[in-house]
Amino acid sequence: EFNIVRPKGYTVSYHATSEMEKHHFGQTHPMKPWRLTLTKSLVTAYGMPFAMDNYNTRHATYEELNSFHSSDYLDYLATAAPEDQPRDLDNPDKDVKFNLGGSDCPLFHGLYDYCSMSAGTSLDAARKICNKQSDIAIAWGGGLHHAKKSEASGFCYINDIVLAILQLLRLYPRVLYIDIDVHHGDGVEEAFFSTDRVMTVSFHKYQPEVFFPGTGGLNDNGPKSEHNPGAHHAINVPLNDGITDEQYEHLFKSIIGQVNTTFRPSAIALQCGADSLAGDRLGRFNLKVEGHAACVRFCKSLGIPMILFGGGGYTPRNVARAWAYETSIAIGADQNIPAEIPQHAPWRQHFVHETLFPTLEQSMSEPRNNKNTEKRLRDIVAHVHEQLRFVQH
Ligand code: ZL4
Ligand code: CA
Ligand code: ZN
Repeated sequence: EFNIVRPKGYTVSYHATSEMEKHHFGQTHPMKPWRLTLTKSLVTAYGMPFAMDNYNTRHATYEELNSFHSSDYLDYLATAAPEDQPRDLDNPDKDVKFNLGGSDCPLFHGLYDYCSMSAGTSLDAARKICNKQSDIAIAWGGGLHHAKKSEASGFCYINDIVLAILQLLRLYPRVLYIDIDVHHGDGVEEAFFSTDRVMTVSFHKYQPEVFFPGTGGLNDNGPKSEHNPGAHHAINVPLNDGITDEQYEHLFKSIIGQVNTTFRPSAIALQCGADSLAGDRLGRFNLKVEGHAACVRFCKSLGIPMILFGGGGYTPRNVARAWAYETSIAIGADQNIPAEIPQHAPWRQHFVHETLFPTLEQSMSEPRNNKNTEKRLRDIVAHVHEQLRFVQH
């Protein structure tokens, strides 16, 4: 029996709403909000809610969304209907306002509700951290890192992470943003390009022209204009196909360890996009649940208040495994969680191999070739080390 107890000395809060999970981007669209239902059912089957404060989240208000997004964008988002979808099938991404209505960011029924719930989840998480009512706040429904001030991008309409970090900045002098989604966290990076109070670090697959969004090269460290305090406060870790747990963990610990000692963050915002796992429909890496989760464990070990956001993740059973296991790390139950998926878990049939920790071979028919050389990874660590010499706090 997995005996779940409340962690001693600290509090974890879990922020979600089943309302969000009912929305559909369209039949074959990769983003499937029901992966959140699958995650919650696994978390519940393991009994984890007993060890956390559980909050049903509300919708973020227009004013809250407006703290980052422009009014003209929000007004269109609130009124645009699926019928406004461009009908030109030869060129589906033509003529779209604010990048809304194309195939990546379709207009679907209940879109504004979906967006304001995702943002509400992350804002509630941030408030619990600010009130010191939580030490770790979990918002798997957030993490939509591509959304811009006046533009939807890459399945993201409202940048809940930016909104949450703006909340944290009311209380905390410095916030460290870390992004382990397989895509570059461009929207968050851009939003804080000109401040030295937020440092952003994204690990991602980088191959401009071929892989979305095409930004986030090693030398992109924030505009280096003369009086920009934000210069050197964006760190990018561009990676190739097939990176392994061992390489990723080593890279993550050496980079985040260094960033922690130089930047000395007072709060951490960790985007846990699960599309960096092996076997993801859109991803390219060879990470197992263990390797992905090691990043969460390392951040927790720093002992700094933290928000865990969701993000990408397009093979729902893998998303649910990773986020459920990472929830167990947050509450300190990871050492004794059984790998066997509980018999009574709803949706158990989704977890083909019936364990939390599928092997690489179980995750994908043929693991990808690893195109990351040890030399390249050493060069990346050296470059980051150089960047951090400009950072003084
Ligand atoms: C799909 O099957 O690279 C959308 C998107 C819809 C349904 C049927 C329409 C078929 C894959 C992706 C036409 C699809 C054409 N449907 C999509 C340059 C692109 C223009 C759009 O994890 N086409 C754009 C965005 C990325 C592009 C990734 C990751 C988000 C996050 C945080 C966003 N966009 C080329 C693609 C499908 C679709 C199948 C798709 N879109 C895969 N990669 C993209 O970082 C949440
Ligand atoms: Ca990333
Ligand atoms: Zn992604």
